[in-house]
Amino acid sequence: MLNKEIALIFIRIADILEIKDDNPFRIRAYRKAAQQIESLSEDVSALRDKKKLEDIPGIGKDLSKKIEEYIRTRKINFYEKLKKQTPKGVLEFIEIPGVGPKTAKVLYKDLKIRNLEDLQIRAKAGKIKNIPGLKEKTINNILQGIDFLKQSRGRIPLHIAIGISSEIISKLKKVKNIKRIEAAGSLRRSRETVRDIDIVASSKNPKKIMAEFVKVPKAEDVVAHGLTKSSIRTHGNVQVDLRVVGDDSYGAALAYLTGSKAHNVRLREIAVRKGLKINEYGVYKVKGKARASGMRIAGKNEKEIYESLNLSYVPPEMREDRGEIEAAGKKTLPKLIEITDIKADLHMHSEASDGILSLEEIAEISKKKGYEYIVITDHSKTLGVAGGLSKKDLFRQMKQIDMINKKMKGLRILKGTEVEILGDGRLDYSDAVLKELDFVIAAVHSGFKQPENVLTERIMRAMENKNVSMIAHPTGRLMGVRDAYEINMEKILKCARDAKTTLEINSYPDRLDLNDINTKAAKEAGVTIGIGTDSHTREQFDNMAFGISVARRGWLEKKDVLNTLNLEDFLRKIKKT
Ligand code: DGT
Ligand code: CA
Repeated sequence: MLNKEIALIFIRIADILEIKDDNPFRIRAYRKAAQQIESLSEDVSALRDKKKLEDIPGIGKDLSKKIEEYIRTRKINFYEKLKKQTPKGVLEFIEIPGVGPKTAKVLYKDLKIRNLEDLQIRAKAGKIKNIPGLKEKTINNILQGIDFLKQSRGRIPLHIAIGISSEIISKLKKVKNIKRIEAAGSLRRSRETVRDIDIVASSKNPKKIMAEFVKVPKAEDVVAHGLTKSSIRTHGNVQVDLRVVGDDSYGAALAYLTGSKAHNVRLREIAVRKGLKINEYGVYKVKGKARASGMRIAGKNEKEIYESLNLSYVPPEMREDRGEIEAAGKKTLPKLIEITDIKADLHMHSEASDGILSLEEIAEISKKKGYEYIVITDHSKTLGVAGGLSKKDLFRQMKQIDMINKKMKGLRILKGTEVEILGDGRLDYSDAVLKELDFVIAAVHSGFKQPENVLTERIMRAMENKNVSMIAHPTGRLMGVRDAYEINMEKILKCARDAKTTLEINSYPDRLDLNDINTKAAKEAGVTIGIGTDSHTREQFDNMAFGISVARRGWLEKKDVLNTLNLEDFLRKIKKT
């Protein structure tokens, strides 16, 4: 979907216009349009095809033309011109999360800071203190924001990379003589972000495959065109590498290019100890001429590579040298959870708060997904911006759910809420209200900047509430927007275990929270994990796959995950007595 890209450009246009003191109405129009486009459930390209762009509230002739221009050319000329007229430093500053156009202007015009490096050095040295219009807190945010930008620069979110690679792979699958093809690298390991996309294929005719690869519609630029290795750049500057090998080496090439590098290094050490050599063509006995075909003992598929080293097959998501090599040697690898183990979605919003689907629609889609039960978890009253439900609305929804359940077969809707954890750890509904619900999710959506001990205590207090079943997105990070807030994860995990409160893996692609590392730590601490999609639209139900990827990277098995239980066991397990 191009929606996000276009929304971001509109926000940037508004920022630049604001810096230029342009007409406030015009600025507001761009911001509003960005909001509208971001919350659309349908792809803008689909709306364009149906000639319905102007039906989007806030999108008139001018903006709809700009959207069309972007769909056609992946550029908006007006924006390109604006960027050219704006100093580079200013453009960098507005990219920093938490830095608005006003601050960017102060930094550039009043303080004459010209780029990010400069800004970082001067902020760290305490040289931008006591400046009118710049609060102490803003300076801290700037420094954190720069760190965040530097870390994430050049990496793209997994779901976007999957979209690009699937399109290219499905094109190449149709080429004659292609035998096997799949994505490798960090994408196959399901890392939450990837730097570039690595694809591996096998064929008798690599030349033909390469010729087709550099011609795929996604290729905006050909970086290298070789006989067995080529690279292209797609829109958004994403590099895609393709490696083609003979089919007998496919497993070896796939394993090598899947990595991680740290995992590969460990495999090589084991090979050396056994008098073997491992590379992207196979595993060989070292004595005699290495790589002579007679000496090869494995290479066609990954399983035989691991077996030749006396290891169990390691699923790609675990290949990070986080203990999997030892476990594979002892044959004690966990049997990782699969998406088919999931019996319910624990986190979903209806039109009653900020979702767009009715309860009936949600139930219908969930049935198609094969779920046995689901929990409706609309926002609570304080979260006005997201249409939080008053107590009265919540009780009305409970009645509605009873009525639907009475008529419906094959799926049970459970009553829930995503209740706000208020600034001091109290909850947004009273215990008497929460008691009436089947499954209560509690979440922080405000006060992210509280000190670590305050935030930790605040969440612990919520976890200890007898009515709270699960904490949603426990660290609050939003990729590309803000980092996790400061909490003491060790304390949170211990408290979650003792209070029998589940922690969520939120499957929303920008959240993936808990992340892989925290998930593994949670499992080791004896904490139960629940996986929710936080769906607001029909398409978002599919995000469950991303939550499963995180779970697998965190070594979770079916038994570690709450919503693999059938309804009866689930209801028994969430009782906190
Ligand atoms: P990325 O692209 O930064 O998200 O992460 P990867 O893991 O996809 O890394 P990439 O694209 O640089 O390389 C793909 C795989 O190739 C990597 O996972 C392991 C393998 N590889 C790359 N460089 C080396 C190396 O120096 N030694 C070994 N043993 N393997 C390497
Ligand atoms: Ca890569």
